[in-house]
Amino acid sequence: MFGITLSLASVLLSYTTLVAGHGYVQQINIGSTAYTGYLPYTDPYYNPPPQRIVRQIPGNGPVTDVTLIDLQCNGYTAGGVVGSAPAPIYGTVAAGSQVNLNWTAWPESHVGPMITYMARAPSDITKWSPGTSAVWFKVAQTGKTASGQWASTDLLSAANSIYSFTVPAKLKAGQYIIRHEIIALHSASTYPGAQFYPSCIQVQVTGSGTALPTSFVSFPGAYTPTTPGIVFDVYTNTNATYPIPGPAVWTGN
Ligand SMILES: *[C@@H]1O[C@H](CO)[C@@H](O)[C@H](O)[C@H]1NC(C)=O
Ligand SMILES: *[C@@H]1O[C@H](CO)[C@@H](O)[C@H](O)[C@H]1NC(C)=O
Ligand SMILES: [Cu+2]
Repeated sequence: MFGITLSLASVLLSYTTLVAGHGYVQQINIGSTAYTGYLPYTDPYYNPPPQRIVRQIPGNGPVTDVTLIDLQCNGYTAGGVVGSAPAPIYGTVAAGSQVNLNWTAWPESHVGPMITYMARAPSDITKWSPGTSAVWFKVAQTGKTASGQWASTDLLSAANSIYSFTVPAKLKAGQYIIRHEIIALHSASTYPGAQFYPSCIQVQVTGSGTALPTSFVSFPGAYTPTTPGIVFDVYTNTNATYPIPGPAVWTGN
Protein backbone atom coordinates (compact mmCIF):
# COMPACT_ATOMS: atom_id res chain seq x y z
CA MET A 1 0.00 0.00 0.00
CA PHE A 2 2.71 2.38 1.05
CA GLY A 3 4.80 1.32 -1.96
CA ILE A 4 1.90 1.91 -4.35
CA THR A 5 1.33 5.38 -2.96
CA LEU A 6 4.98 6.21 -3.37
CA SER A 7 5.25 5.08 -6.96
CA LEU A 8 2.04 6.86 -7.87
CA ALA A 9 3.50 10.00 -6.40
CA SER A 10 6.68 9.63 -8.42
CA VAL A 11 4.71 9.00 -11.62
CA LEU A 12 2.75 12.17 -10.97
CA LEU A 13 5.93 14.05 -10.20
CA SER A 14 7.68 13.04 -13.41
CA TYR A 15 4.53 13.83 -15.41
CA THR A 16 4.46 17.31 -13.91
CA THR A 17 8.12 17.79 -14.71
CA LEU A 18 7.54 16.74 -18.30
CA VAL A 19 4.57 19.02 -18.77
CA ALA A 20 6.41 21.93 -17.20
CA GLY A 21 9.14 21.38 -19.78
CA HIS A 22 7.47 23.25 -22.63
CA GLY A 23 6.15 26.77 -22.78
CA TYR A 24 4.18 29.68 -24.18
CA VAL A 25 4.15 33.48 -24.24
CA GLN A 26 2.87 34.59 -20.85
CA GLN A 27 3.07 38.34 -21.29
CA ILE A 28 3.31 40.91 -24.07
CA ASN A 29 5.09 44.18 -23.34
CA ILE A 30 4.56 47.08 -25.71
CA GLY A 31 6.09 50.32 -24.51
CA SER A 32 5.01 50.67 -20.91
CA THR A 33 1.92 48.51 -21.37
CA ALA A 34 2.00 44.89 -20.21
CA TYR A 35 -0.68 42.58 -21.58
CA THR A 36 -1.06 39.25 -19.81
CA GLY A 37 -0.97 36.39 -22.30
CA TYR A 38 -3.50 33.61 -22.55
CA LEU A 39 -2.74 31.42 -19.53
CA PRO A 40 -3.93 27.92 -20.43
CA TYR A 41 -3.72 26.51 -16.91
CA THR A 42 -5.73 29.18 -15.13
CA ASP A 43 -7.79 31.27 -17.57
CA PRO A 44 -10.30 28.51 -18.45
CA TYR A 45 -11.23 28.13 -14.78
CA TYR A 46 -12.49 31.67 -14.34
CA ASN A 47 -16.10 32.59 -15.01
CA PRO A 48 -16.13 34.81 -16.90
CA PRO A 49 -12.65 34.08 -18.30
CA PRO A 50 -10.19 37.01 -18.31
CA GLN A 51 -10.08 38.87 -21.61
CA ARG A 52 -6.77 38.44 -23.42
CA ILE A 53 -5.24 39.75 -26.63
CA VAL A 54 -3.82 36.27 -27.30
CA ARG A 55 -5.89 33.57 -28.95
CA GLN A 56 -6.65 30.56 -26.81
CA ILE A 57 -4.10 27.73 -26.67
CA PRO A 58 -4.71 24.28 -25.23
CA GLY A 59 -1.57 24.14 -23.10
CA ASN A 60 2.20 24.35 -23.20
CA GLY A 61 2.74 21.45 -25.57
CA PRO A 62 3.74 21.51 -29.23
CA VAL A 63 2.07 20.97 -32.58
CA THR A 64 4.03 18.48 -34.69
CA ASP A 65 1.84 17.94 -37.77
CA VAL A 66 2.47 20.81 -40.21
CA THR A 67 -0.71 20.02 -42.16
CA LEU A 68 -3.08 20.82 -39.29
CA ILE A 69 -4.88 24.13 -38.69
CA ASP A 70 -3.39 23.82 -35.19
CA LEU A 71 -0.11 25.04 -36.67
CA GLN A 72 -1.64 28.48 -37.15
CA CYS A 73 -2.29 29.66 -33.62
CA ASN A 74 -1.86 26.51 -31.54
CA GLY A 75 -5.59 26.17 -31.18
CA TYR A 76 -6.91 22.69 -31.63
CA THR A 77 -9.60 21.39 -33.90
CA ALA A 78 -10.98 18.99 -31.31
CA GLY A 79 -13.10 20.03 -28.37
CA GLY A 80 -14.93 22.83 -30.13
CA VAL A 81 -12.00 25.23 -30.44
CA VAL A 82 -11.04 25.90 -34.04
CA GLY A 83 -7.40 26.62 -34.89
CA SER A 84 -7.52 30.35 -34.44
CA ALA A 85 -10.67 31.17 -32.53
CA PRO A 86 -10.50 34.96 -32.07
CA ALA A 87 -9.72 36.61 -28.74
CA PRO A 88 -12.16 39.25 -27.46
CA ILE A 89 -9.75 42.22 -27.33
CA TYR A 90 -6.53 43.52 -28.93
CA GLY A 91 -3.45 45.50 -28.00
CA THR A 92 -2.10 48.65 -29.60
CA VAL A 93 1.33 49.08 -31.16
CA ALA A 94 2.81 51.90 -33.22
CA ALA A 95 4.43 50.85 -36.50
CA GLY A 96 8.20 50.89 -36.04
CA SER A 97 8.10 50.09 -32.36
CA GLN A 98 9.22 47.03 -30.48
CA VAL A 99 7.08 44.22 -29.17
CA ASN A 100 8.54 42.20 -26.31
CA LEU A 101 7.27 38.69 -25.77
CA ASN A 102 7.83 37.12 -22.37
CA TRP A 103 8.14 33.33 -22.62
CA THR A 104 7.70 30.96 -19.73
CA ALA A 105 10.91 29.17 -18.68
CA TRP A 106 12.12 27.38 -21.78
CA PRO A 107 13.82 23.96 -21.59
CA GLU A 108 17.47 24.14 -22.57
CA SER A 109 17.23 21.09 -24.81
CA HIS A 110 14.56 22.72 -27.02
CA VAL A 111 16.92 24.55 -29.38
CA GLY A 112 15.61 26.13 -32.54
CA PRO A 113 14.56 29.26 -34.39
CA MET A 114 12.12 31.96 -33.30
CA ILE A 115 9.98 33.32 -36.11
CA THR A 116 7.30 36.01 -36.29
CA TYR A 117 4.63 36.57 -38.92
CA MET A 118 1.78 39.04 -39.23
CA ALA A 119 -1.56 38.97 -41.06
CA ARG A 120 -3.80 41.96 -41.76
CA ALA A 121 -7.39 41.47 -40.69
CA PRO A 122 -9.84 42.36 -43.50
CA SER A 123 -12.47 43.22 -40.87
CA ASP A 124 -12.96 43.13 -37.10
CA ILE A 125 -10.05 41.07 -35.75
CA THR A 126 -12.11 39.82 -32.82
CA LYS A 127 -14.26 37.97 -35.35
CA TRP A 128 -11.67 36.96 -37.97
CA SER A 129 -10.17 33.54 -38.50
CA PRO A 130 -7.81 33.30 -41.51
CA GLY A 131 -8.48 29.60 -42.07
CA THR A 132 -6.15 28.31 -44.77
CA SER A 133 -5.98 31.62 -46.68
CA ALA A 134 -2.54 32.93 -47.67
CA VAL A 135 -2.48 36.07 -45.53
CA TRP A 136 0.74 35.77 -43.53
CA PHE A 137 4.04 37.61 -44.07
CA LYS A 138 7.20 37.19 -42.07
CA VAL A 139 8.45 40.18 -40.08
CA ALA A 140 11.30 38.67 -38.05
CA GLN A 141 13.37 35.54 -37.76
CA THR A 142 16.36 34.35 -35.77
CA GLY A 143 17.88 30.93 -36.21
CA LYS A 144 21.43 30.05 -35.24
CA THR A 145 24.19 32.64 -35.11
CA ALA A 146 27.57 32.14 -36.80
CA SER A 147 29.01 31.28 -33.41
CA GLY A 148 26.42 28.53 -32.94
CA GLN A 149 23.97 30.22 -30.60
CA TRP A 150 20.32 29.30 -31.13
CA ALA A 151 17.52 31.86 -30.88
CA SER A 152 16.08 29.47 -28.37
CA THR A 153 17.40 28.63 -25.95
CA ASP A 154 20.73 30.56 -25.98
CA LEU A 155 19.58 34.06 -26.99
CA LEU A 156 16.22 33.79 -25.26
CA SER A 157 17.84 32.81 -21.96
CA ALA A 158 20.41 35.58 -22.27
CA ALA A 159 17.51 38.04 -22.62
CA ASN A 160 15.69 36.73 -19.52
CA SER A 161 13.10 34.93 -21.64
CA ILE A 162 12.17 38.09 -23.53
CA TYR A 163 12.01 37.87 -27.33
CA SER A 164 11.79 41.21 -29.14
CA PHE A 165 10.87 42.16 -32.66
CA THR A 166 9.99 45.41 -34.38
CA VAL A 167 6.74 46.04 -36.26
CA PRO A 168 7.78 47.23 -39.74
CA ALA A 169 7.96 51.03 -39.59
CA LYS A 170 6.05 51.64 -42.82
CA LEU A 171 3.35 49.04 -42.24
CA LYS A 172 -0.11 50.40 -42.97
CA ALA A 173 -2.24 51.02 -39.89
CA GLY A 174 -4.94 48.48 -39.14
CA GLN A 175 -5.68 45.33 -37.22
CA TYR A 176 -3.22 42.47 -37.43
CA ILE A 177 -2.60 39.04 -35.97
CA ILE A 178 0.99 38.51 -34.86
CA ARG A 179 1.83 34.82 -35.21
CA HIS A 180 4.96 34.08 -33.21
CA GLU A 181 6.61 30.68 -32.78
CA ILE A 182 9.52 28.72 -31.48
CA ILE A 183 10.35 25.62 -33.51
CA ALA A 184 12.10 23.20 -31.14
CA LEU A 185 14.48 20.95 -33.05
CA HIS A 186 15.73 18.54 -30.40
CA SER A 187 13.85 15.65 -32.09
CA ALA A 188 13.82 17.00 -35.65
CA SER A 189 16.20 14.60 -37.37
CA THR A 190 13.17 13.06 -39.08
CA TYR A 191 9.57 14.17 -39.76
CA PRO A 192 7.44 14.38 -37.73
CA GLY A 193 9.80 15.50 -35.02
CA ALA A 194 10.13 19.27 -35.01
CA GLN A 195 7.94 20.81 -32.32
CA PHE A 196 6.03 23.99 -33.15
CA TYR A 197 4.99 26.34 -30.37
CA PRO A 198 2.97 29.06 -32.13
CA SER A 199 0.58 31.58 -30.69
CA CYS A 200 -1.41 34.48 -32.08
CA ILE A 201 -1.57 37.98 -30.63
CA GLN A 202 -4.15 40.52 -31.79
CA VAL A 203 -3.06 44.12 -32.24
CA GLN A 204 -4.11 47.43 -33.73
CA VAL A 205 -1.12 48.92 -35.56
CA THR A 206 -1.11 52.71 -35.59
CA GLY A 207 0.88 55.17 -37.68
CA SER A 208 0.88 56.85 -41.06
CA GLY A 209 2.60 54.08 -43.03
CA THR A 210 1.15 52.91 -46.32
CA ALA A 211 3.18 49.78 -47.05
CA LEU A 212 1.80 46.28 -47.39
CA PRO A 213 3.60 43.18 -48.58
CA THR A 214 2.62 41.58 -51.87
CA SER A 215 3.32 37.94 -51.19
CA PHE A 216 1.85 35.81 -48.48
CA VAL A 217 1.86 32.29 -47.08
CA SER A 218 -0.78 30.23 -45.33
CA PHE A 219 -0.78 28.25 -42.08
CA PRO A 220 -1.01 25.37 -42.62
CA GLY A 221 0.80 25.48 -45.96
CA ALA A 222 3.98 27.48 -45.37
CA TYR A 223 5.81 24.45 -44.01
CA THR A 224 5.84 20.93 -45.40
CA PRO A 225 7.47 17.75 -44.13
CA THR A 226 10.36 18.37 -46.55
CA THR A 227 10.86 22.11 -46.05
CA PRO A 228 14.53 22.75 -45.19
CA GLY A 229 14.80 23.49 -41.49
CA ILE A 230 11.77 21.39 -40.54
CA VAL A 231 13.99 18.33 -40.70
CA PHE A 232 17.36 19.16 -39.18
CA ASP A 233 19.65 17.12 -36.96
CA VAL A 234 20.98 19.56 -34.40
CA TYR A 235 23.38 16.99 -32.97
CA THR A 236 25.29 16.13 -36.14
CA ASN A 237 24.94 19.55 -37.80
CA THR A 238 26.57 21.46 -34.98
CA ASN A 239 28.67 23.53 -37.38
CA ALA A 240 26.19 23.80 -40.22
CA THR A 241 24.15 26.87 -41.08
CA TYR A 242 20.51 26.44 -40.13
CA PRO A 243 18.02 27.19 -42.93
CA ILE A 244 15.12 29.04 -41.30
CA PRO A 245 11.87 27.78 -42.86
CA GLY A 246 9.30 30.02 -44.51
CA PRO A 247 9.54 33.06 -46.78
CA ALA A 248 12.00 35.97 -46.61
CA VAL A 249 11.43 38.66 -44.02
CA TRP A 250 9.40 41.64 -45.24
CA THR A 251 10.68 44.90 -43.79
CA GLY A 252 8.56 47.29 -45.84
CA ASN A 253 11.58 49.43 -46.68
C1 LIG B 1 7.63 37.87 -17.45
O1 LIG B 1 6.37 37.48 -16.92
C2 LIG B 1 6.44 36.97 -15.60
C3 LIG B 1 5.05 36.48 -15.23
O2 LIG B 1 4.13 37.51 -15.32
C4 LIG B 1 6.96 38.05 -14.65
O3 LIG B 1 7.09 37.53 -13.38
C5 LIG B 1 8.31 38.54 -15.16
O4 LIG B 1 8.74 39.60 -14.37
C6 LIG B 1 8.21 38.99 -16.60
N1 LIG B 1 9.53 39.36 -17.08
C7 LIG B 1 9.80 40.57 -17.55
C8 LIG B 1 11.23 40.80 -17.92
O5 LIG B 1 8.94 41.40 -17.73
C1 LIG C 1 32.89 21.71 -35.63
O1 LIG C 1 33.95 22.63 -35.65
C2 LIG C 1 34.91 22.37 -34.63
C3 LIG C 1 35.95 23.51 -34.64
O2 LIG C 1 36.31 23.82 -35.97
C4 LIG C 1 35.53 20.98 -34.87
O3 LIG C 1 36.47 20.71 -33.86
C5 LIG C 1 34.43 19.96 -34.84
O4 LIG C 1 34.95 18.67 -35.16
C6 LIG C 1 33.33 20.28 -35.82
N1 LIG C 1 32.21 19.37 -35.65
C7 LIG C 1 31.61 18.74 -36.67
C8 LIG C 1 30.47 17.84 -36.29
O5 LIG C 1 31.92 18.90 -37.83
CU1 LIG D 1 9.02 20.13 -24.72
